Amino acid sequence: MTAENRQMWAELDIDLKQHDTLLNALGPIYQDIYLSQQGRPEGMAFFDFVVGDIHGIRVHELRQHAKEGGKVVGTYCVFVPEELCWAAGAIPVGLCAGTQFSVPVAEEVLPRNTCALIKSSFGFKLGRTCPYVQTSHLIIGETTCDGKKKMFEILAERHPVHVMEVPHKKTALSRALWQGEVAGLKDVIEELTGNRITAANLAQATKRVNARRRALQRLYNLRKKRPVPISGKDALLVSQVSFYDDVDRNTQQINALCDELDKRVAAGEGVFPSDVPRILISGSPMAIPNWKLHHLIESAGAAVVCEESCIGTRNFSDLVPENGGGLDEQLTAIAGRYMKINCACFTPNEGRIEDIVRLAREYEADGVVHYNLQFCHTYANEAALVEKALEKAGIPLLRIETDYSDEDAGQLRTRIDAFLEVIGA
Ligand code: BJ8
Repeated sequence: MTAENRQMWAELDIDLKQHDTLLNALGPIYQDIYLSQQGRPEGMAFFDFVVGDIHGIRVHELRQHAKEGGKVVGTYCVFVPEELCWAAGAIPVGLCAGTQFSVPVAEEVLPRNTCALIKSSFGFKLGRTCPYVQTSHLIIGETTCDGKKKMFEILAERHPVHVMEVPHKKTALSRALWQGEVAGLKDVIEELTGNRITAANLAQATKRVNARRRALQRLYNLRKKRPVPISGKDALLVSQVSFYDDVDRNTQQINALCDELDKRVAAGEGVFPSDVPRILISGSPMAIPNWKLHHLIESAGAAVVCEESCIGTRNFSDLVPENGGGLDEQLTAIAGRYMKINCACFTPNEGRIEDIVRLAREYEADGVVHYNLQFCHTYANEAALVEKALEKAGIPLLRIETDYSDEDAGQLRTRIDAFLEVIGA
């Protein structure tokens, strides 16, 4: 921790004592979960560096941007159309929401039986331990689930918040509502930044964000190979970092990593033997530094080859059409692209069920682990439909409901071991 960083955190009104505890805990965890892996691609060095200085260099960049008059916009969901931020010269950042560390402080205000993602995100603001929240000028929330939307009301007492209404059906009426929400966000961002969003800067922003999506698609396509050239944990980290790194630098780093993985594939090299069980994880998102399930599965001798999740395929599978056109046309294209996301907040949500079966086949998964954050009722209930579809498709499923604590690690390990035995690997 450099003196310069400490000075910056103090200026951001960070609770330095608590923050030290957080960062001091993260180093050994990262060593244990990440740096101890064998045969990692050299291209992961950049991502190790980013995590090694997780609250340093990127926060400095954002602050610099703010000092020059730019704005920083915090988000918690892949429904927020980041193109609008980049187009207006603002920087969108996915905010920290993935650790038990910030949960107890949140429970002083929110009910304990609330999903860990909601508590963790709220706890970071309440406890003043996340410099990204402190740096952001505005947080864009959404109404994807009841817990989140109520949390945003309480968060709004402490931080500027704008909430987008995400409809829960994909009817023509719902699409019209969403289109209005996207147009409304354009106005909000313009007002925040003092910059106009034009057809030209929006087209440019769309290209930049699509380029990162293509890079992530490339990375995931490489995970279809056997042997798999990168661990699930490393691929997860790349996805997590993509939520707060600069979009162009991130695209370039992911592509550089993929160049290396291409060579591995050509040489038939992998991080695990060809015959290890291949697992698709589906369900709730995993915000940084939530590495719990991947670590348990890969420590048990399997490879996580794909995430049907907002930290995985839901974040990059669909591109915004780059047909140009006028501003209205582009806003319609953006609204349409985001409405394709198959979040469990939608009813019905057959698209997600179809995605899981299709992805399990494409990635040659031997089994699916359905990951459900405790108290997330949409995913928990939808799991029954996932189970039925996978049974029909003959794909084994393990349903896991957990939170961010390590209390159930032993029990989960036993269940994962038993599942791997059943799928015959
Ligand atoms: S588009 S999955 S990122 S809402 S917070 S719904 S886990 S109870 S995160 Fe999500 Fe957007 Fe959907 Fe994706 Fe459940 Fe928790 Fe709610 Fe959650």
